Amino acid sequence: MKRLNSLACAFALACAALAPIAFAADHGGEQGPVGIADPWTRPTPPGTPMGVGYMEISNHTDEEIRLVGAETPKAGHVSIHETVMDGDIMRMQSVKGGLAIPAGETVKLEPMSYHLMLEQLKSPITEGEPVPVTLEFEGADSVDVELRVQSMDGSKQMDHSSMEH
Ligand SMILES: [Cu+2]
Repeated sequence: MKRLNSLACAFALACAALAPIAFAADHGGEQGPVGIADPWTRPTPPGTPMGVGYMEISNHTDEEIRLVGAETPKAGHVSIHETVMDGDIMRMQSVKGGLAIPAGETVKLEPMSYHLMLEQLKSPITEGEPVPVTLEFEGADSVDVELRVQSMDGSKQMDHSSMEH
């Protein structure tokens, strides 16, 4: 009997050790560890080499993740940019090392802030033609999204192509 008891005990320990792993894999629920909300872009005039990408990225894990890259069949290259004020001059710069999204938090890619820069566009971005993008993360699996094409919003629009890189 003693032997059986210790065997049962060993099983219990093994289960206790496995339980947290199973829980961690489930974490984030059905949405997965990374949540993307409101992915959108703007139409581009013919000949414009660059487009933008905006969205909200939520990190449902317990560890920081990083958006380190993106790909789309629509563009030759995608960069992660940040718009900053340099005195009175607005300019864009690469986000070095990727865009960190702290555990449990949401980071917005939006006008005048972080954005995806779709470079070497192969054809203009037009309304009604969503742009598929694969987001690459460090600390999480890649995520496929579709950028909804949304017209410029009047007075606040910026001519991205004239901005200094
Ligand atoms: Cu940019």
